[in-house]
Amino acid sequence: RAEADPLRPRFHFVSPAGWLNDPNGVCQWDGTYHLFYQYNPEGAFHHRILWGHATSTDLVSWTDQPVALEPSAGPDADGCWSGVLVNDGGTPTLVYSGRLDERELPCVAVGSPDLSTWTKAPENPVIAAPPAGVDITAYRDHCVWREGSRWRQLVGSGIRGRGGTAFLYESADLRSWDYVGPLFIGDASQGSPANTDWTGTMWECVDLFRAGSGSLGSEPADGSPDVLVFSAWDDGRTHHPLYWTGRYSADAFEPAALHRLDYGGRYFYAPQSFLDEAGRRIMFGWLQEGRTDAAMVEAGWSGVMSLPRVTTLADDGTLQFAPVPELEKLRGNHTSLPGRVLAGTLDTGVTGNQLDIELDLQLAPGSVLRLAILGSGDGAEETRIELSRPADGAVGLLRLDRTRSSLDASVDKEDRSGPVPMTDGHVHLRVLVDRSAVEIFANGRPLTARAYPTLGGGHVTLSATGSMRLLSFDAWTMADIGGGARTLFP
Ligand code: DQQ
Repeated sequence: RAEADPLRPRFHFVSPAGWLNDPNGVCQWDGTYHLFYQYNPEGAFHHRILWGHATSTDLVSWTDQPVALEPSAGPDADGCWSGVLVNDGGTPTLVYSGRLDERELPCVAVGSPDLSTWTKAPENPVIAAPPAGVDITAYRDHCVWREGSRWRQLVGSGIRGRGGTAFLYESADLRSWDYVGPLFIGDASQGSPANTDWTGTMWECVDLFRAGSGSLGSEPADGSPDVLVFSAWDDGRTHHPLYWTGRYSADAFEPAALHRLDYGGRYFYAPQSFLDEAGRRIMFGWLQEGRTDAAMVEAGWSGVMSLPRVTTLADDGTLQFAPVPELEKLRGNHTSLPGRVLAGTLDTGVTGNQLDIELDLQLAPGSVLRLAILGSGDGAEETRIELSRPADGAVGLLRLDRTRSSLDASVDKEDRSGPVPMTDGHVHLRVLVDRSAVEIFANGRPLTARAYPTLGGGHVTLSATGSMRLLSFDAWTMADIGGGARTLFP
């Protein structure tokens, strides 16, 4: 049933069936990339979560592996929630949140050399309770790294009446942990749930890393910042990924600036990153659905894994993102348009619902470019990507207008937008369209979302308001990744 759904992506990773959410334990181990994920094979809803597992040699096509972790009698009897993979002196080791009776505690599992079978540690849960005397909102998800001769761990949380936080721990063996203290406490009284950069009452899936050179805890020769990524959460009101740049040292994080990680908000949620063997920081995130719970169950599947993104430091000290170049091997039929002054509307001649579109343009002050994708051709349906340059100032705006993205009245069509720094109006725009998944990168700023066209159209048009120059335009159809034997499909 799920495979018959025309809105199910074909070159993004999706679970064989049922429900997928957060990326977990992302790594490259002995050359092979591993992607674990929050998984419910029983149906397209979040319940009794397992760890699904897939492997890849190129970050493009994925082979399903047997389920890695499953709830069992004990501290994870109700679910194996999010966590990470670390290399414990050659032994692959998972640190994850075991769920029992509506609360989560840190658990450990040790893997076979091929990372396919996992044995839970007899010491589970390895931390018996959250810090005493603190009124917490939640306590789960892990970031674990080696610092000198010790392990350090962050557990995401929040302090009632104050804001989100992450508790820092230390260990010699990943089994016995000493509490150090809160790494940093957010201030939930700043802003409100309506703000796209509100830091929430709980931080899910914290991910702390050094951007640039050096490793956590060392003094960076070149001033490279540390980055604390978290998914700001507040029961039913807030779900979006943010990051602080700053400095982690002496058991604390000194924040410098707060940034939105992806302008799609909950459509790129719970990201997790790792350093691959080539030294690239690669990030995955969960593309949530924008359709109703009932529509997901009906479709038989829910949740898309983002394309892997290379994460680098921009000149202005913020993060910038690009899909891994390996994805270019999926490119098929190519359309290229010569540079020109753009005025009015231009039918690019490109059609398809699996596309990679790349263009460079120079916007004059006060101009707006509209790139319409997934269009029915008659105007009934199209998903609009807008780039505008203000009449003054160097920061433009990227906006996704989904008002006409679907004739289905039940799907989410809310606007998404965010700032895009540009020099002299120059913008490099990359758009990956995969049926219902859309990943946009404008000068390295991502906006990820979902769209649910009903008419099956794939027209791509450009239109200009004000004056602008199209410097290059290339589009390719994108092949299916196949995804290996979907043996777990019911
Ligand atoms: N999803 C997991 C949690 C995490 C949340 C449960 C984020 O561990 O906090 O499936 O989407």
